[in-house]
Amino acid sequence: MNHQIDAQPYPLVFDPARTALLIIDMQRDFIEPGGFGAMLGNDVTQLTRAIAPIRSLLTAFRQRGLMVIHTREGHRPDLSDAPPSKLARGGGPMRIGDAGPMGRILVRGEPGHDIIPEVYPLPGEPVIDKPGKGSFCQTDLELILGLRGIRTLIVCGVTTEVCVHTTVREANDRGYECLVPDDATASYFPEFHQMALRMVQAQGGIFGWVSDSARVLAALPPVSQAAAA
Ligand code: C5J
Repeated sequence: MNHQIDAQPYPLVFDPARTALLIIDMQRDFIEPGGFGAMLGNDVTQLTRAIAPIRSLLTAFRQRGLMVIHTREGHRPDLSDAPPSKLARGGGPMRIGDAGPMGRILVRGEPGHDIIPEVYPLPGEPVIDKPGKGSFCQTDLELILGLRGIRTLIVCGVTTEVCVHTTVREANDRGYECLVPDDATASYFPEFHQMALRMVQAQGGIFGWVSDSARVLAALPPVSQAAAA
């Protein structure tokens, strides 16, 4: 049954049973001091504003039995999946793979690579490990979405203009309808956040829709109705 989210540039019609909440890279490495984000010289406190709205969406999707998928950016311990260009960039004293306060930076299995406790995946919620910024590049995300018949993605997480934006662009080109809730995404650079969301909805929704977590929550079916569907 179709529902409608009040959004820009116009309302998004969606079927909850064919909709997934895609939570991008809510990892300690991006959000806490001592990780990849901080290593690049960023103010990591800029990202905390997205935690509570994501948590609200996560709770609502779980209560209704709707699909939730998490992603993590990171690399194999031998860094064989990390392009030299990515390893070389950043310019600071620490690089991907170096030992930091939360273990080796952006390496799978290290404490910093893990998802923050506030939005930690439950057993049964797919976690997509991706070597790049986009969630479709060299991952099995498309296979998982296809097997569940998912057509609409509510994309939240960090950072707005990097991994969220890249994922929305990839998904849009594959025919998925993407909505980004403004308050459930964040950037180290507030101006990039604003511009990234303007880009998504510009030109009649060239990449998708923009709304906020309250409007998404208001459009979900009641818990009892969703459970019965
Ligand atoms: C970045 C991300 N910013 N998850 N990754 O390098 O946005």
